[in-house]
Amino acid sequence: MAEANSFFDSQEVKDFNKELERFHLGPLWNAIPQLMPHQPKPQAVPYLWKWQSINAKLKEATSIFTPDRGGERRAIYLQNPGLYSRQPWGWASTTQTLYAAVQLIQQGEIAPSHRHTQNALRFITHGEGAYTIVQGERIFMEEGDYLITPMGLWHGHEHLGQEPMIWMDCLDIPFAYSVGGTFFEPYPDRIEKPSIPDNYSAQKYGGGMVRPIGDRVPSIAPLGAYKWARTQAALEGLRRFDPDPFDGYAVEYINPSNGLTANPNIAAWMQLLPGGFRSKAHRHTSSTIYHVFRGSGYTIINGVRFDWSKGDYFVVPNWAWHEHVNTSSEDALLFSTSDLPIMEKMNYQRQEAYEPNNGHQEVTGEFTPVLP
Ligand code: 1HN
Repeated sequence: MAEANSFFDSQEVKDFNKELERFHLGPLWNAIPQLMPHQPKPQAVPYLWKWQSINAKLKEATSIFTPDRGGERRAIYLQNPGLYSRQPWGWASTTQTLYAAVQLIQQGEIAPSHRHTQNALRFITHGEGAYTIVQGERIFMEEGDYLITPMGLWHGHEHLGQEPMIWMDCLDIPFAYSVGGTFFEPYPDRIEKPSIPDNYSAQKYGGGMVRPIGDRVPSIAPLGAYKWARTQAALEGLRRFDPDPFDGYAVEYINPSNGLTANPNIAAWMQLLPGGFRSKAHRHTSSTIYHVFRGSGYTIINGVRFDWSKGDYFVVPNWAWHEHVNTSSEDALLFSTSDLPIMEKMNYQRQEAYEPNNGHQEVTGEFTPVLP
């Protein structure tokens, strides 16, 4: 390699590379190691946001932002410290493909209807009494519910209850942005008016794994809300059997008219780790954003221990080794979103089990979260 180095270091080559720049041309011989590393080199880093911090800032935001002042949604997004340099205006997304935020809506507030090409989803973490209106259907939201608004569907929210409601939003904003597919359109009136009965789709699919015969022809969002009671029942059924060695007992939200992931580009899972459960480590090219719905424990990501408890959010970037541990005797429940459908469609999905030490990483450090 000495020869190769002297090639790169030679004045002749350096001068030539510099000269190319003037013409907006680039020398491949310089770029190939960065362009094509032997395996993925994620720019996103493993990170964790404590609920205590997010909640404190959301509460402060209630006086800073109101819908009449800001017009839009009171959402605070999770910025991955590794990704600031990717966006020209200094914004960082949560992973290279996904954006996640935590949104708070107060009594009487309206988040105006709009539609966009980005696929969106919500996971309800606190409160009740708000509805989201998707394509004329008012869907009332409760803790543990999972809701989807795939690309192109009108959606807005209004809070008719008393206590603030809080949920997680996740959209494929960075992915849409990077491929040049971003379109956004505000609704002509402030919020769409109902045109079909409230909670229509959840009633239509009240039977679970049977579908109305009219839905044999797949549609993009036949079911708008996945109620918590159903997800919980599915996990209770699964837990009588052996857990997945990497993910415990996990279910994926699917589109009941075609069996595919509920949202076209974003997979969402709910996973149950029983008390004391310890998974084995693996890594994959899809990246994941976790929300700790219940319980406490830690996840080791690339050798660093990330302690989590109820309400926290954390990121496992692509190709990072990770394993989960439930340190308590109670169940832990992790809701997660990932770009698995994108990676699968593009044929980039790879996964690898961690072989050394019976599948467990050595802990080389501990993450220190930022607290208020
Ligand atoms: C959006 O439509 C919502 O509907 C939340 O609540 C966050 C972030 C960027 C663009 C659209 C929502 C969003 C968003």
